[in-house]
Amino acid sequence: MKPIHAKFLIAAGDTRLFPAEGPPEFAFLGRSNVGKSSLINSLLGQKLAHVSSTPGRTRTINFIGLYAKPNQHDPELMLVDLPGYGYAKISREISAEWPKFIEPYLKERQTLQLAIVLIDANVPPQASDQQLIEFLQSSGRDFLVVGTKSDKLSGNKLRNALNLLSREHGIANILAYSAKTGAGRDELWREIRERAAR
Ligand SMILES: Nc1nc2c(ncn2[C@@H]2O[C@H](COP(=O)(O)OP(=O)(O)OP(=O)(O)O)[C@@H](O)[C@H]2O)c(=O)[nH]1
Ligand SMILES: [Mg+2]
Repeated sequence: MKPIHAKFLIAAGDTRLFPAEGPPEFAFLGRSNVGKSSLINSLLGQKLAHVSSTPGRTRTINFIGLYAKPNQHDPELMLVDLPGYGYAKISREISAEWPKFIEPYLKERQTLQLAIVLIDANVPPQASDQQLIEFLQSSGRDFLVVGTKSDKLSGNKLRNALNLLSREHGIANILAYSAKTGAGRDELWREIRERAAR
């Protein structure tokens, strides 16, 4: 699917605002500040998702439609930017919102094809990430783990960090990604396209 035309569809703070289920969806999850919005922008090559140095910037579920042609009515697939979790200052507010629309989205959305779990490659294993992984496993959701901000670590250090994270979280593979350099972009697109075609 190239070239891609991307359009910001809606910032939904309520299940009633979710767009109708249609194309396959790819949701981006992870702790606040891990780089979800930056990764989406880097995938698209344009700034559609809001990036901020203040954790907790994204407070709604944001749907971005992707189109093969500019005037196409229905998107071919959707990228979904979710609020972050796990940051002390805001975690209470976010955990209050979690059952209202984030959990229903992850549990009930039929067209959710893949949950992409972002983990900062520079941060030691976190209990909140483990909780999310267990939640996805128990809901039977297909998920993929991505290690973000890989540009901050070089060679061996990056490998060791990713090995530790995959061991601690009990997952086979973590895809290294940098929104700054574009490392991992082609691999992640391949994973998305492959599942979108299923
Ligand atoms: N060095 C580096 N910095 C990054 C990268 N990706 C994101 N950042 C920085 O990390 C900060 C948070 O990025 P966001 O994309 O807003 O993170 P988020 O996960 O969407 O955050 P919330 O919406 O608050 O949950 C920003 O200051 C980004 O510039 C990366 O690949 N490399
Ligand atoms: Mg964000």
